[in-house]
Amino acid sequence: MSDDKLVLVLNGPNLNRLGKREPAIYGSQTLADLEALCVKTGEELGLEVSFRQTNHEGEMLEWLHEAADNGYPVVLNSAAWTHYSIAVGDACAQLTAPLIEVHLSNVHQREAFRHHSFVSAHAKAVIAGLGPYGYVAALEFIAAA
Ligand code: CA2
Repeated sequence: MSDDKLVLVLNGPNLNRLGKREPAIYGSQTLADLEALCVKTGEELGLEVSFRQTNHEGEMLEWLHEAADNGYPVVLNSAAWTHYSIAVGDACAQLTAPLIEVHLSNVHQREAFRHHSFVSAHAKAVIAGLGPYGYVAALEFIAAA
């Protein structure tokens, strides 16, 4: 598949714990389940999905720079970095293709510190509270854009 169909689906810290803890908030699907869903959705939409997760902020920054340098769309769940990382926000500001911010939970129904995002100002859209379907909706938007 050509490079212009590549979408980076980037996940931040602790999301590798999905399905192992806190199912009432984050559901019972594992990160591998979420990856399979995104890859399958991408195939159906004619997109090549590169699904990644990291617990290291520098690695996330390098992935965002890769997207900025190559014009790749990004679906981003930057997890806790969303709420305090100016560096992640600054990297998002460099993106030129659509950026969709996704959260599994509805962060606005949770603690006040989750209500602010350093990503949202640079995102085309923000999806929160739809669980894994939020990633599907983000990919559908990118395919249609
Ligand atoms: O709702 C989301 O997707 C979040 O981005 C998840 C982050 C949280 O800091 C954001 O406020 C909202 C936390 C990811 C941690 O995921 C876990 C999953 C299972 C068990 C423990 C943590």
